[in-house]
Amino acid sequence: MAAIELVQGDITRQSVDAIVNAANSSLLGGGGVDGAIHRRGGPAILDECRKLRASLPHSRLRSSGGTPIGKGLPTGQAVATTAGELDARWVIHTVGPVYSQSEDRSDLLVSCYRESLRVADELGARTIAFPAISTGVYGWPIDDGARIAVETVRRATPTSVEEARFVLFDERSYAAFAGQLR
Ligand code: AR6
Repeated sequence: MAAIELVQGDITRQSVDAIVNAANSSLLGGGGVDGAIHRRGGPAILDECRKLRASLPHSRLRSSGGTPIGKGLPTGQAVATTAGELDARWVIHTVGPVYSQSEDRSDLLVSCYRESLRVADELGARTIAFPAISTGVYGWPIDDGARIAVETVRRATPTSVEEARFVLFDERSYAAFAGQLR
C-alpha cells in the first residue's frame, strides 16, 4: 500500500509525478478540476487528449442530455497525457460516474481510483495526487466519495507508487477524507 496524505488546496499547484484529472468521456475539458488542469497546464494537454480520443473506439455513450458523444473514454477507465506546464510528469485522466440515487455505481468510482493507480504504476510514477472524483459536478455525496477513495487506495498494492495524496479543494471535503483516515 502507498502512504496516504491529505492536503487542502488546489491540485494544479501540487508537485508530484502524476496528477489525476476528474475528466469526462470526451476528454476535451470541462469545468471544475478539469478546467483548472487545462488552464494551468496549457494547450499541450488538450492536444494529446485530442490525439488519444481519435484512437478510442466510437462509444455508444450519450451525454446527460441524450446526445451521442462520439469517441470517448468509458466511465471508470484512465489514460495518461503529458502534464504540460504543471509541476508533474503526467496527467492521468479518469472519468467518474455521475451519481445516481436509483442505481449503485460505486464499482465505477472504485474503478477510477484503481485504474488511475494502475496507469501510474505502468508509468513508474512514485507520487500521485487525486481530487475527490465525481463529488463536484457529478454529484456524488462527499462522505461516500471519500470512503470509496480511501478504501480503494488503501487496498491497492501498487509497485512504484509510494505516496498517494488526496487534494481537497474545500474544508468540507477535507473533513470527509480526514474522517475516513482516522
Ligand atoms: N483542485 C482540487 N480539487 C478541485 C479543484 C482544484 N483546482 N477544482 C475543483 N475541485 P469536479 P466531477 C474539486 O466537478 O464531479 C468537469 O466539467 C471539487 O470541489 O471537478 O468528477 C468535467 O469535465 C470537487 O470536490 O469533478 C466533467 O464533465 C472535486 O474536485 C465533470 O466536471 C470534483 O469536482 C466531472 O465532475
